[in-house]
Amino acid sequence: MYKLYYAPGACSLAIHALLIESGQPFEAISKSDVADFAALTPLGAVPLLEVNGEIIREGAAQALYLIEEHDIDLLPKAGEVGRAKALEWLLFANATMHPAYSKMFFAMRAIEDEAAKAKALEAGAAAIAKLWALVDKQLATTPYVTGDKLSIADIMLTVYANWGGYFSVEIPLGANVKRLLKEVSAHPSFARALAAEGVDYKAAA
Ligand SMILES: N[C@@H](CCC(=O)N[C@@H](CS)C(=O)NCC(=O)O)C(=O)O
Repeated sequence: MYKLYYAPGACSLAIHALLIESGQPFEAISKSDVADFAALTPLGAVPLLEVNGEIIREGAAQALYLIEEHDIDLLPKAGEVGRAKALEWLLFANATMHPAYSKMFFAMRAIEDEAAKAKALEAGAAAIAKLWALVDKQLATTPYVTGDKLSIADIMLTVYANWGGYFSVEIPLGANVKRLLKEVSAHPSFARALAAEGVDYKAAA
């Protein structure tokens, strides 16, 4: 049985939804319920996926593993048209959009001077807004970022969009992005993962 270590509403939510999609038995364990989480990972970060007793870090690796292992229809297969584009969007989400938000969380925690913090958050929000504008442009031409089908990239982006609520500055989201967030946050596996983690989804409003 898989074990997923998560924090409510964190990037681990995408893996939680994927595990539900897989139909496989799994245990979801909140990081806050683990006495010595650092013993599991020196980085202290979620998601952690335990596979046959082995800990796998990095959400993108976990997502690719689960999709391939359980033939989950959330990414074109190797050799299929659109695979490279879908991987591009998966990595855009995980390695570009997520770190942009991580910088905001870092600024919020690490900068004590209020004026300097506000400046850093505004710069961070402007950088993230540019990324969402790119997503919005894509979604003006296709229902999902990778084309006609829902993919793991849409799910990851939907998770990150909800983090905007943590900040005092607004991160504007376009109408096409809002449409996607509304649909994906109501998708059965995503909605079940949200409920299991006790998270309210507010970004689609
Ligand atoms: N590259 C990692 C990033 C993991 C990450 O930043 N996780 C955040 C939650 S979204 C976390 O646990 N942060 C708490 C910390 O780093 O202490 C991944 O995609 O798995």
